[in-house]
Formats: sequence, structure tokens, C-alpha cells
Amino acid sequence: MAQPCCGNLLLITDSYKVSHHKQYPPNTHTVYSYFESRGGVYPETVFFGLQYILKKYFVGCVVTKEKIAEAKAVYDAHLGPGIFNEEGWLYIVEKHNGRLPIRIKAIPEGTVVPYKNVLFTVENTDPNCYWLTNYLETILVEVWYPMTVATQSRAFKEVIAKYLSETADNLEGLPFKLHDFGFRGVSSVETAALGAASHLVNFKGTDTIAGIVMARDYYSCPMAGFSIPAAEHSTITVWGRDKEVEAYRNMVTQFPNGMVACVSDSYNIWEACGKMWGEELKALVEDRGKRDVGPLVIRPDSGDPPTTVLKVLNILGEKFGTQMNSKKYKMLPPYIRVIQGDGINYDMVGKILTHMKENGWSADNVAFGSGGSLLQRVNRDTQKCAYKCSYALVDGKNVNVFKEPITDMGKKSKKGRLTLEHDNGQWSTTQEGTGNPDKDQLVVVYENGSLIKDWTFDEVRARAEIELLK
Ligand code: AOY
Repeated sequence: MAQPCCGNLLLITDSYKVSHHKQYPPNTHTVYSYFESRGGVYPETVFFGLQYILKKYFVGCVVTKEKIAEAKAVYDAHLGPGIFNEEGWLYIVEKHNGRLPIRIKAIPEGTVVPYKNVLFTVENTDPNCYWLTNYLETILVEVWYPMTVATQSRAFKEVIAKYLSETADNLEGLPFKLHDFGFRGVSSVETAALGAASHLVNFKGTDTIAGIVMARDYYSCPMAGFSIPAAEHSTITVWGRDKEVEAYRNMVTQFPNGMVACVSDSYNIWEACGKMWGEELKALVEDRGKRDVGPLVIRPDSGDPPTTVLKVLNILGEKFGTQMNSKKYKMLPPYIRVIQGDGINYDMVGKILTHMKENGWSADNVAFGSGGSLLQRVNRDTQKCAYKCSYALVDGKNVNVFKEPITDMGKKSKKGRLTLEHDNGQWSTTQEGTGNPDKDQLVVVYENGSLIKDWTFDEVRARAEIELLK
């Protein structure tokens, strides 16, 4: 069975919204709402993910008599009879062939915008459908998730780039420095797809296949992310504790060419690095260097991450030797690297890289894996995302619509029609329709059932690129 209700947009809303069509003043003709990040953890937001929502839920004939009948049955039983706007929805079927009479203008996906700016606007294009603009809030605000994951992943990228620029020969390795391990740690497959695609806006390493499929199907990207053969604990421990070294030997033998990663903390990470990789299997590992195939990547998976990574580097450095790079930091030989995938969040990356730097190690020796923190430890408040009505046309009069609660001025909303302007590096949202439409960065992405802009993943990535790489 497919996911419940994803086939019926009428059911993808909050219960109370089903009663809102009765609550507007008489002769309301236009309701205009906007979406913004009102603040939050990261001062700049990467806008991403609206196109998925539009393609999946909004494009084409999304209202039918059958869907209306289904929704009416649900809402009559759930809210009581006579609340659901059957007439309004039937009008959309009859007058608009089931296509939504809605216009959405949005900042092009991948654009990096400081918080407190409008990111998209929504309005009805048929005055009879004034009630529709905010019926759609629930699903549209779900863009907070891909947007927030893309934003946080980009912040990871900035901190890793900073340490690479200080301690590495170059930034070439950056796209593969943060690998997505998060598939199992998210609440659903749709979450995995969205979150992983959002991470791939900034990076190219992932184990979350759902994101690759999403970038392919919704953003025309043939292959958005890459991975390598890698061990899990079971494929090592099933050999038995006394055969751990044989399990490792098998890894480098089965995957003789190209990179291979091997989790090495099943019993004793220090012995695995020192005695097994560093002595018994040393010649096999060095041989990868002689043949110039990809490196062996050793993965610790427990312990205090900064301490563990440093100790693993020190042991491997003692056994395999080190070289000084152009910035005077130590590098392991090119055939051996480390990936830390346990306990990785934004703060921990900085802690590990500082500890390495203080001990003379280049950031280029390591990559990171992140799961739950990357894809699931975010919520709508991370960037304080909200959708608010700012303008209405009522009885032929323009109304500036806003809230300004004395109990929390952080929740005050913008007024009137909005434009998002970008002038010599500065972003600003102009309110009350006073902005210069020629400078407006918002573009029509959806109108009356059609997708007007179809951004590619390459375009999204180019816009989101960090300054150090521009
Ligand atoms: N993957 C790099 C390639 C991926 C993974 C996935 C949960 C990889 C591990 C690795 O090297 O070790 C999901 C945990 C690990």
C-alpha cells in the first residue's frame, strides 16, 4: 500500500483549515501569504525542496470528484457534517479542470538568503478561491525540512572548508568530507529522500540511496552521490574474534582496486590499527599505494571522537609513516585514510578538526559520516520557519494583513505584497508593495496547475556553493 493520503491533497492539511473558508470577511477576493525563516540557528538559509512538493502534490489535475467525495466522507465524520467546503472544491474541478488556481513565486532553489527575508509567496488567481491559499499552508511549510537540512549541511561544509584551507594542500576533497549515514535514523523513506537530497546540494558522498533517486526524479540529476564498498560490524565479527585479521585481509582482497572502508573497532581499535592493519596486513595496504588504487579507509566507531581520531592517526602514522604537506601539517601516506562516523554533529566536527590541527594533523586525513544529526536532529524551529498571510483584497480594498503579538515580537509578520531584493550583496524584503518589481528575485515557479520553473540539481548546487569555492 502506498503512503496514506499522499494521493489526495484535500486530506493533506490541518483539520482546522477545513473550517477556515467560513471565517474570512465577505467579499474576500485575494489571500496572499508568504514563507520565511524568522531567525534560528544558522543566519543564512539555503532554499531547497519546494520543487519536490510542487511536482509531487501540486502539478496537474490534483482535484477530482472522487477525491472530493473521499475528503467529504472523512471530514463529515471527523469534524461534523457541513463544515467541508465541497462546493468550493467542486468549483475547482468544474472551472479549472481540477488544477489549483494558485500562483507561487519563490527564490530560485539553492539560493542562500539571510533569515527574516521572504522565500516564497502564494496567492489565489481566481477570486472565488481566496480560501485555498492557506489551505495549502501545511504541505508548503513542510519545505522547512529539506531547507533546514540543506542549510545545516552547508554550515558543516563551511567549517570543514575552513580547516582544509588552514591545514590542507587544497580543497579538492571537500565534496566527499561529509558522508550521509542517515537512512536508518530518519522517520520515513520520504524523509530520507528529502534529507539526503538536501545534503547532496552541498556534498557528493551518501549512503542514502533514496536521496539519489529523488535528485534524479525531481531535479534531473543522473547521479547525485557516490559511495564505496565498506564493512559493517557484522561482516567483520561473523568471522569470529580470533579471525578479525582474516576479516580485514578479506576486505582488501575482495576489493583490491578503488577505495574500501573498514570499520575497525569491533574489539580493540588500537590493536586493529597497530597490530593488524599496521603490522600483519601492512604489506597488503602498502601494495595499494604501489598500485596507486584507492586508499583503505579505517573507520573507528566508538569512543570520544576527538581523542579516538587523534589516537588512530598517531598509531597509523607510527606504523605507515607521515609526510609534511605544503601547510606544514602531517599527512598519512595516500593509501590510508580515516573516516569518523560516530557522534558527528556540527559542533563535533569543529572539535575533532581543532584537536587534529593542534596536534599537527591536516584535516585532509579524515572524512566524516553523519546520520541522525544530519537528517533528523532538526525541526521547524531550527530556522523558525513560518507561513503567514500578509495581504488581502477585501471588498475591493487592499488590506495589509499582519500579526504583532506583544507577548513575542519575534513572531511579528510582514505586511502587504513583498519583494525580495538583492543589491550589491545585500538582501532585503520590501513590504506593502513598495518594492521595485524589476529587482525582485522571486520568480513564478507555479501557476494554475503548471510548474513554471524546473530547476536542475546542477543549478541548485551552483547557487548554494560556499564562498571559498566560488
Ligand atoms: N556506511 C564510506 C562509505 C560508507 C554506513 C552507512 C550507517 C561507509 C559506511 C563507510 O565508508 O564506512 C550507514 C553506517 C555506515
